[in-house]
Amino acid sequence: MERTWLDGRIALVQGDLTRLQVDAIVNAANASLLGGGGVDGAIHRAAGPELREACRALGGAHTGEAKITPGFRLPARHVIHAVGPVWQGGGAGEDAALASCYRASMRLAAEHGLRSIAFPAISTGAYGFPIKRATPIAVDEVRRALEAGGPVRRAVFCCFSPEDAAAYERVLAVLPA
Ligand code: AR6
Repeated sequence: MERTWLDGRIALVQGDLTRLQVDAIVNAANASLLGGGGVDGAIHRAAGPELREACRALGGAHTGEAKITPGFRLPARHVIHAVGPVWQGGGAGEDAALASCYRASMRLAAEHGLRSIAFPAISTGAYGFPIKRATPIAVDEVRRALEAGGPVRRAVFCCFSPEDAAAYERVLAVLPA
């Protein structure tokens, strides 16, 4: 299933991020950048041990930051590792930190001349950020970056569950097809 908005520049798919053929997939990483569970674990398993070696050289990242590596055995050419905020009730700067993840990822993609990028629902799994609060932040930041111009032509939101995809659809519905 894939639905698109903004002339095909934003797409919504339900499925496994590690299978997508895009210039970069974004990883919902932790500050160590050395792997973990959830989508992070799936990406490291699919990319192979070279990814962990490349990540080790990055020296970690702060919440809201993003760093880039090759994709190794993934169909995606690169992985952008973004560190989302841990949900602490909403009053600890979580919204701004989540927005920063999307903005930093789009900026890195542009700096590397990438044309397509795919995001998971950063922070909404193990880190506990409510999906309904996360989706408008994700969509706003990505739409703003796409509309600012530059090399990135297409952004994909990739959800594991139909419920998460429905949350994105409700937010995306206000955009022109
Ligand atoms: N494709 C697409 N989405 C996925 C996949 C996949 N293969 N696997 C899981 N998701 P999470 P977080 C969804 O927990 O909340 C890790 O241990 C999942 O259903 O992966 O940012 C890291 O190392 C959820 O909607 O990331 C960190 O320690 C979304 O991806 C911590 O978890 C994000 O869930 C980061 O937590």
